[in-house]
Amino acid sequence: MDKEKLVLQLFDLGVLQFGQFTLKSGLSSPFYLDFRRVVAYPETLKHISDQLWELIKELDFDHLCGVPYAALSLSSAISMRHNKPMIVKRKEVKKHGTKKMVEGIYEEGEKAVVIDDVISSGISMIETLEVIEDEGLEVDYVIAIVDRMQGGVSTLEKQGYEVKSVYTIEEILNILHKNNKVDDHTYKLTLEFIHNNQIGYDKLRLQRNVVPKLSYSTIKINTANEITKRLLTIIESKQTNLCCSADVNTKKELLELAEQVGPYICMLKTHIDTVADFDSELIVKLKSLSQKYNFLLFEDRKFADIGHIAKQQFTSAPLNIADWADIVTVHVVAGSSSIDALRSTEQLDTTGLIVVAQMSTEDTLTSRDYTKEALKIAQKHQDVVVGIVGQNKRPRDAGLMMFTPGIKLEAGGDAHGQVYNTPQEAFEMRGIDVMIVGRGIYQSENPAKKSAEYKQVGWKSYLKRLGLEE
Ligand code: S5P
Repeated sequence: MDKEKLVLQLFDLGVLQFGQFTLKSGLSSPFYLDFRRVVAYPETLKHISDQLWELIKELDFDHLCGVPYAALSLSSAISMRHNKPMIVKRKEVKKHGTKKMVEGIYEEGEKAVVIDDVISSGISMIETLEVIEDEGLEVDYVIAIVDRMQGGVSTLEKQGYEVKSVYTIEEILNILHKNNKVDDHTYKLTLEFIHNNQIGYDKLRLQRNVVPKLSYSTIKINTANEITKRLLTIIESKQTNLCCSADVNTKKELLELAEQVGPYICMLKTHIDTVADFDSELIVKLKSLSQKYNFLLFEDRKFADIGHIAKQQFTSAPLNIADWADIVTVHVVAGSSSIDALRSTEQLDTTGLIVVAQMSTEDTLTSRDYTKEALKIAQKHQDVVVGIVGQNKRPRDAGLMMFTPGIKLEAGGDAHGQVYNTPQEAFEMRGIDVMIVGRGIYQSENPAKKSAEYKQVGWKSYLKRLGLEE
């Protein structure tokens, strides 16, 4: 059956309804899609599952998973017709037996395609994705019969999933309008409703509380890395999760800034190759300030070359990074061999690594897969890796810390693609451990005062995430 005929059939069966309906969110909607009715019409179920199969038949996956309840019949139908194993995500936790949240037979690392009937805000889909990814399954594709065009698809895409739907609501409306099933008024009203009721990513995140509530002391217990422990001790004793990114270009400016922000930070981050008059005296002075104010020196060198070169960049004069940096960043675009190479310098007992897993720019190439692989590398090398630089929700791994740049008291961006989020959003919604702030501090009139302000906001947001402060 073709897509147009199927829409007309769904309309006749009362699956697509127009009128006035109150949605789960409390919103009053001029249309309602009730795919649960389809279980009463096996032939229609078959036609829908054929359309869904067209979307996924070429994809690489091991399991089908329907979001309960409406999509369970759909995933069952596809599973039987195309001999694809199915898994089922429970809606409620079992009181007895295994307490498993996902039923079926699967191995960690296998791929699942998740199917829902309708995507509106994306929230029920995300809830399902979180549960099945926690089981170690990987999800790249998300499938639906209808995209209600209210923001859910872009929310899911922002999280790195590829979303495919048989219809958008607009396509359905066009078919029904063309076939005189809905009048001009309903047609316009429905389009207007969609347009005016967008449920954005940020609004959605604010409604959810899925961030791992990891405290600094929990991370300290879970890490075997001595540099991570040192950093956590500083964070806890100074009550600051602020890293100042000191991106200034002369020795004088850098030392002045370090002196001003020193009392309020846990780390001072440098791009030492951008300091025009760099010399070894600068390092002596920075070291002394780091002792005076108790912060770590973090050289954001982002090694990215083949191991043989990264090793030289780490140890060679004139910068001699390995001799003074407590922490350095490394890209793993060249693979985990970059870490092996840095390890072979035998300098990593005094310099910890932070893996850049994801970047903050709007056009970053660090895809979801890249970030996942980078995290795996960081996990594998936890003895020398302190954590990751990332933007998304904090990984649940308590042995690694998450460092997040692109933070300002006011969200926004710069002229070169940098994207800023607020400390509150980063700590409370994404569960990050340390915020990295550059221009928000050193371009302000009074960097000392500003860093004190960031320190206070950051600490408060951290406590709020733990439920220790309103
Ligand atoms: O994805 C990233 C990773 C890093 S480490 N995006 C970033 O902006 N950074 C660094 O954080 C960047 O090199 C700069 O030093 C700092 C952000 O500075 P700001 O002035 O935009 O706060």
